[in-house]
Amino acid sequence: LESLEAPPPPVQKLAPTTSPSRVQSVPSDTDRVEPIKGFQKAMVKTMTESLNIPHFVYADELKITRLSELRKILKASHNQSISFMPFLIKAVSNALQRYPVLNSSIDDRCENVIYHARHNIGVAMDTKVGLAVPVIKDVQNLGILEINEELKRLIQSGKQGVFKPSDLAGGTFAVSNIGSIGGTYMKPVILPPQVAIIAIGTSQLLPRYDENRNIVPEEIANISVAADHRVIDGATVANFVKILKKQVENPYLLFLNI
Ligand code: CAO
Repeated sequence: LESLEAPPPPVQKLAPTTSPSRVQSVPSDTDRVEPIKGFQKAMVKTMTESLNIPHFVYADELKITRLSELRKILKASHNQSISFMPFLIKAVSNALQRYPVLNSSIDDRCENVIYHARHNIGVAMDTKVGLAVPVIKDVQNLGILEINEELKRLIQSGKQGVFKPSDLAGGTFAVSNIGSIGGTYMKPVILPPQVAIIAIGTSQLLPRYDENRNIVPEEIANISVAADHRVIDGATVANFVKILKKQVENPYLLFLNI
């Protein structure tokens, strides 16, 4: 019987200079085995641990029309290129000040909640070496232009595929802007020991009613928040998103933090 079975396919080992899942497929008639290493190995560990978190997802839409206008003005008047992210990250930090449980962790035995003083916001990034979540530290003390500079530095590191270990450590909350690639909605996965994460979808120009019931074009991006239901309830997330939404939709309120 053995002799009737096809011989096992030869195994091609790939030297992983980049994340295995990012390697372009080359037409081949043999299967290929790739070792799980580096960033992908870290992803296996973190994502498996996140399965232990009983989490829920809350979603809403953000009108980013005014923010886009502000970005255009900054570009035209100061030649300052600034994406949507620094504004969002600052608004997240402002909202975390009001709802600090979203910037917490639970200890190993689930007996204590640790409220973090620092707002260390991880940014999910599509990098040369796969998914990485470098961290912008102490966002509570940074202005939007400072966040922009730090984000640009981290994006540059991602392009080279080399991060300082300190850039990848110490995150207390995370934001994933999958919309820069595509997708209208995403259910983000919490990165333990954190207790919440935000995902943003691609912005689209859509019709919406204004206060006079006129239809107006608005730039809309969807936001989803996944939260650990052991320590955070739906009402807290709804209030957190309300603040965030108000500030992102009215950049004056963002600068005044009200
Ligand atoms: N909707 C529509 N356009 C968007 C957008 C969104 N949500 N977010 C960004 N864009 C646009 C930007 O405005 C920019 O266009 P312009 O140059 O015309 O202004 C362009 O997309 C490129 O933006 P960017 O990627 O350079 O900058 P960013 O600060 O918006 O995003 C980063 C940075 C790191 C979040 C992004 O590059 C990235 O890696 N995103 C993927 C995150 C990811 O993989 N998440 C999944 C995690 S789970 O597997």
